[in-house]
Amino acid sequence: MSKNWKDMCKKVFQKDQLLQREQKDFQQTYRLLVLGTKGSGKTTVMKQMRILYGPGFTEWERKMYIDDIRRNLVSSIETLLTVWDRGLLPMDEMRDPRDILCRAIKRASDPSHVPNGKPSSASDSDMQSTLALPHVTNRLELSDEFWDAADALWSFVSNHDQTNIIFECQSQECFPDGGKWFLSRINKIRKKDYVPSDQDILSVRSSSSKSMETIFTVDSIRYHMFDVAGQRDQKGKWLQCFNNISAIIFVMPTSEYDVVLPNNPEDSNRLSESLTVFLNLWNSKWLTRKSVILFINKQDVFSAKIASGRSKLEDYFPDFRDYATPSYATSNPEDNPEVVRAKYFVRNEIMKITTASNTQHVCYPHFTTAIDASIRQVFDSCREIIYNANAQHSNIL
Ligand SMILES: Nc1nc2c(ncn2[C@@H]2O[C@H](COP(=O)(O)OP(=O)(O)OP(=O)(O)O)[C@@H](O)[C@H]2O)c(=O)[nH]1
Ligand SMILES: [Mg+2]
Repeated sequence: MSKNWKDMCKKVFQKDQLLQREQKDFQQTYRLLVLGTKGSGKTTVMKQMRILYGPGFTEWERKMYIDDIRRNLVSSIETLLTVWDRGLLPMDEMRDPRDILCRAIKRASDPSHVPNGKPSSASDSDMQSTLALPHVTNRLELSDEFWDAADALWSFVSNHDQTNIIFECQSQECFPDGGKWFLSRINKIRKKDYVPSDQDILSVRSSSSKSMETIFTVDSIRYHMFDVAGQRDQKGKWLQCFNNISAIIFVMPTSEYDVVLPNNPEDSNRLSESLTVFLNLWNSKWLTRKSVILFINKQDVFSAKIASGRSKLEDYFPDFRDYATPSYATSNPEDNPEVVRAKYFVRNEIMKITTASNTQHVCYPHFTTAIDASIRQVFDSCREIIYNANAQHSNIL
């Protein structure tokens, strides 16, 4: 055999081995597509996976979140002031800080106000595709005067009717979910050497504009989780992803049953919007064989809202009035019975969708709080489902 021929055989053999390895890797990787409406918690779920099972975030990556955290804080203060204007708190004492904050907010929301002339952009690099980092950020610089006024405002609210005010804010669309958390951390966030904690990163709200993925390994099994958020308007594109995925994780923002959508006549609130999206997805011809793991998310805020009795679920979902907690409901002795009834009502609304149609796929509902590490137990209990779904998928192929 000539040397050339031998070399060629060797190369073909090596290439073949590489292909086999890649195919094996592909088969041994569970691909999970994370879907859900805007703000439901998809990115948060992916960040948690990175923290719980992956390498976490480096200091440099953490700092990339500072601008978004500060913007969340500014939005929270803005909502707080709007709610305050409705007369929930005495205004006189706080007139000066209020004026300072109003001026600063106006400046921060002015698009022409980009200090240093150049926007710093996390999306200049490829990071977002792998790390779920925030998108473009214009550097936001806030004066000491702003920080002092913000601190004075929050101290004042904390000493008055904080719970009521925050509840009022939480039903406003522009109040970030992490608003209360960031308000309570004003004195940390204002520091020059501030490095966001895991909880800060999980709590920040920044709408994803690009597809994101995260890869992690649990017990020698590789999971490849991705969110096609950036292509949400190009349904044709992301529907193609269904072919190769093991299962879908659908995230539902349960606590937003009282967040009213301004320009949507069909779906009056964010939870019913999510139920409609889920209904369409469930009945999509692309999905007929895919298992869906449903994260009935934001349970922490949902429970607090229901328990407070301030925002009644029946005002948005009238069927809740006559709903009785089912006998299979599981709860802890310390759980509020009304919260348990409400949780299972929402779960039932979802299950009604899945049982109404004659499809071959299965839905696995789980109550989740994506900002909480307890989601680890949920994901661990889903691993068998994912394994079975993947095996079924491979057999079909
Ligand atoms: N309190 C609470 N906040 C949550 C929970 N899950 C997500 N959030 C918050 O909800 C906000 C939106 O979450 P994201 O993960 O950015 O939502 P998303 O689905 O990726 O949104 P888009 O990228 O706009 O599609 C963030 O501020 C999160 O911290 C939860 O279970 N509890
Ligand atoms: Mg996102």
